[in-house]
Amino acid sequence: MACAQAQPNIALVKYWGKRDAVLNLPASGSLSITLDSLWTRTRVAFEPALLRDELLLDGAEHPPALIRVSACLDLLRARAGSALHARVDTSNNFPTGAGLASSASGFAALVLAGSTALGLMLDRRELSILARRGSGSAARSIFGGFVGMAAGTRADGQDAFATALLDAAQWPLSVVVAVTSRHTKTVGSGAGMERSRRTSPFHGAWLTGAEADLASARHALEQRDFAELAAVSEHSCMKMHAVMLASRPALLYWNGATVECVHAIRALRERDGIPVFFTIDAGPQVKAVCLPSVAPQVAAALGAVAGVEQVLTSTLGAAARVLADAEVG
Ligand code: 2P0
Repeated sequence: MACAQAQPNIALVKYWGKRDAVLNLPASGSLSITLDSLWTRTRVAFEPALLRDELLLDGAEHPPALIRVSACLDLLRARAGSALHARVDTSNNFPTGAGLASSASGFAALVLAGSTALGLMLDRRELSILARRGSGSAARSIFGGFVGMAAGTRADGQDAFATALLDAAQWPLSVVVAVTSRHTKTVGSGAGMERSRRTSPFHGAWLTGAEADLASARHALEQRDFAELAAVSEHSCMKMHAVMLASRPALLYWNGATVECVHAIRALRERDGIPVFFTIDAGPQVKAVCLPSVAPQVAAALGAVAGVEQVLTSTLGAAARVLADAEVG
């Protein structure tokens, strides 16, 4: 038995498209920040008496998630030479399946807890590769701070893993999340990516531009250049949503409040000179990235937007870690 915690990450240079759906290999690299105050905590217990894997997600059974969890556990069992089934108890302190990257923190915590429970001594690279098989973005949540994910070129995926670029303390930033809906999205990321790959006329341009966006983001990190990071992040976000919107049928993850939050963030920056930028994933929530000193102001502005149900503020967090059993509620 072992327990682990991982936090969601928010991509600034986005991943949207796979080069291999079976091994879950991304078609382009990505760059993300790992959060601090949102988390998934997971306990995995391998038990001889179990005839199949069992999953409790926030206290309830969840058959669709169990299929993905079992597939990920199969990879760990194969590594360990074990045939034992597991009881998995996992909880999130934030809405699941609503564009807040619960699959990223979920599979990172699952791989760390599961591999520890089986006595596998995996390094961070191996954990990242295994977490990627569960969910592409989960490869990044193995690490804290600023994280780079390589697309890799190998067919076996052994070069498609994340690495740490900067610790959270090396460039302290805050993320203010405006929750505009708690409904689970109707088209999941995996299905949405496949739809875009097959039907969006912009998909090729999206992949062609990824390397330049990554280079700009890495340069911004080296220079601690907030304006450059803001420009490339908003560009990557809007390009990804353009790819989604041009898919057939169109993928529209936004609601009205999502758009109003974008206007509010642009006004804060352009009218008031506040260092803040937005990013949006496969869901209607808006994430505002800012300097910690202005986070209360950003949170107040987003909280005043009609349709915003909740505002969460987080600094950047640490890597996934093993927890003592008592820490898992
Ligand atoms: C990202 N997203 O880079 C992008 C931006 C959503 C929009 O990675 O199919 O759940 O499990 O690899 O990781 C969400 O997709 O997809 C995601 P799979 P995942 O954060």
